[in-house]
Amino acid sequence: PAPAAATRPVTVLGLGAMGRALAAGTVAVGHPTTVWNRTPGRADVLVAAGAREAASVRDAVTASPLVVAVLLDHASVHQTLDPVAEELAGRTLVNLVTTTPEESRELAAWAGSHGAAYLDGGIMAVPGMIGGAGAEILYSGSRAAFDDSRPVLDTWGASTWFGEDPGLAPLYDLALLAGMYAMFAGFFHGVAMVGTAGVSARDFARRAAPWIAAMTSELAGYADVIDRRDYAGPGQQSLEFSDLSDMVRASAEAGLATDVVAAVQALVRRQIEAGHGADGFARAVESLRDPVR
Ligand code: FVH
Repeated sequence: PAPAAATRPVTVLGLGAMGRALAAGTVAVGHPTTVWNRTPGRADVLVAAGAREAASVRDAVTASPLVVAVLLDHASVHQTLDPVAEELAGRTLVNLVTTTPEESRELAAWAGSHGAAYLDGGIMAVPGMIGGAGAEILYSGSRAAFDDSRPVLDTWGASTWFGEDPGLAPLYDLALLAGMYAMFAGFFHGVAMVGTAGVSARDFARRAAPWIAAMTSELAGYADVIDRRDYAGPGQQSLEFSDLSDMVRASAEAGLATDVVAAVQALVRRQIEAGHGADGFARAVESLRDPVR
């Protein structure tokens, strides 16, 4: 008989910061957890908590019907699993390694060619969030594998499935991270600007956090305009108005690097030069869709 929902054997390959957090999560709720790491000595705390450390990758893979890869990158997944690929037959491989959509599709095809079901996951959390209310993991790939694996997947956070295309989860993951990194880079630029007046980053953060949070309310409006490609509609702040030249000039005058703000300005200016200066700021997305090659 199939194990009860609360006790699903799972193998975690890779005990870096994230792998350890995920394995600790499954151990904590009672899933029989087998762990493996390339470099020995990283499993001691997990073993003390109830995990079993596999002696080899083959031992780890054959220990559970559900095998979760939490390695460094796409190459390390192949380096780890290629030598034991035949052992994947009949199992589910969940790849939580950050990969590009194309890399995920390649891994899915490779796993399928060895008889394994494949799920790709994008972890929207840092290790300390795993198992907590704010953690979410985005999945795509086999719906059947997703449904069957939920008792384990749900111990780590909210689990959302995006579709059968294994590239969808990494696409969303990297798109969300793009927004995050660009936001942080903008904050860093602001820190550098006010720093020229002796303002600490801490003081600036207190002001920037509510401002950035308030501005997120604009996203839905921009999205509506972009989806309709209605950049000339009423109530939009024009590209000419949003040319960022004051910001770039002020930064240069203060002796700062202008990389961050000049990059945004370049998107805006390409649209102005193409004759769309009176259109709304959201039209800058078209500069991204049609890059200069
Ligand atoms: N940590 C985070 O906040 C982020 C959250 C979002 C998702 N990422 C991705 O998760 C993958 C693992 O991240 P990590 O934080 O656990 O990474 P590390 O602590 O650096 O551990 C890396 C593990 O990978 C093993 N490893 C590296 N190369 C190989 C290889 N060629 N063959 C086998 N294993 C390999 C490494 O083993 P070792 O160095 O101890 O022997 C670690 O176990 C990652 O894709 C993030 O982008 C985390």
